[in-house]
Amino acid sequence: MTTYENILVETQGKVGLIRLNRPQALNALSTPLFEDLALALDAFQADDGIGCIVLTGSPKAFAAGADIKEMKDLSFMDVYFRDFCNTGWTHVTTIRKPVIAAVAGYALGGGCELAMMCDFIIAADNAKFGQPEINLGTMPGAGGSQRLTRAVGKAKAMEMCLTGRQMDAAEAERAGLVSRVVPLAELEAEALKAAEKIASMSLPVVMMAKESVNAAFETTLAEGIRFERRLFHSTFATEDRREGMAAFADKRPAMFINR
Ligand code: CO8
Repeated sequence: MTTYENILVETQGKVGLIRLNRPQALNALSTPLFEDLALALDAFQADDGIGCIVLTGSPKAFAAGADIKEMKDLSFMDVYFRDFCNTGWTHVTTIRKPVIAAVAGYALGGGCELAMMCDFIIAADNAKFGQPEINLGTMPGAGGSQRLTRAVGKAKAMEMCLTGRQMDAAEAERAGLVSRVVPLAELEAEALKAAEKIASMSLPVVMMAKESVNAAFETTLAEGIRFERRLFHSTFATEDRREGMAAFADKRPAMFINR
């Protein structure tokens, strides 16, 4: 398996695990880190043996934001011409297999944005989410003002973006930002368990379900429901849908073959 400078990568059965690994900077998100992350995500996307991906950090930090030291001397023209935060940084949103963010410690600024780019977030009880860019004289640049608002509503998103207030794990769960909170010591095991469960399903159908949920953020209700119904119809073209229903009727576990 390829080794990277800023991330650690391993597979556990049908799950690809990516660990952000810049401990000296609380996993601050640098351009080289995003380059590593994109390569690792693409490798798992291309690997037929992988059905789900888990993205995690360290117990102290998922990621404490974009790398401020990398950004501090950039000019408007530097960021504008390079379209900083667009090319490369949002690559995870193009991955068609599910990606679970397992978040412990700080998920701030770009770290919170990266977690929200994943399909869902499982949080450790020490997780802290925030968009503190306002303290630096800037603002969210990789979807924070948009995805956070959709996830937790205007009141909390506005307060967090304008004051930099952080949300703890319990509040994040109440507000709908994370799917659930688990004790820190169990975070990785719980995220892997969820990922293994997903990876045991029919991958094409999992990909359709992911695409359908994501459509809810881009379309009207009527269009979204029409899109969902067409994908639902499509599952009837798969051998896995036939197997899933036959296995239920036969009272045996389904054996999906990703066809
Ligand atoms: N960038 C660079 N280095 C960082 C960052 C960061 N975001 N966060 C922490 N570090 C470094 C510190 O400089 C320190 O390094 P050194 O030991 O060399 O001084 C090391 O990590 C440890 O950090 P602290 O000593 O500060 O640790 P504490 O436990 O005292 O504090 C905090 C932890 C509260 C998380 C604190 O480090 C902090 O406030 N960090 C900055 C948080 C922040 O402002 N994040 C937003 C950054 S801007 C941003 O994300 C814009 C997003 C744009 C799009 C991104 C696309 C994905």
